[in-house]
Amino acid sequence: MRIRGRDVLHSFSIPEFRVKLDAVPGITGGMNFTPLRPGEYEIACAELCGMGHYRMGGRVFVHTPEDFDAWPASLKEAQQ
Ligand SMILES: [Cu+2]
Repeated sequence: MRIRGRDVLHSFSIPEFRVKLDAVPGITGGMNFTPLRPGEYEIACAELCGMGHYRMGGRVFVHTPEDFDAWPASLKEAQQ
């Protein structure tokens, strides 16, 4: 994963993976990690970065290789 800040200091964090990387304006940082279990995990900003800090977040979805391989077919079915 590559992380770069565009405004102020942030910190990309997936607590359940025990990974965190500062997003520094002007510098591209990187980290590697391998999720071991399928599931849905929280992404959070771990640096108090401003008024929108509480809204900074997301989800990581980890799928099995079998589920990932079946994903394109499920998209085609959804379009029909
Ligand atoms: Cu923040």
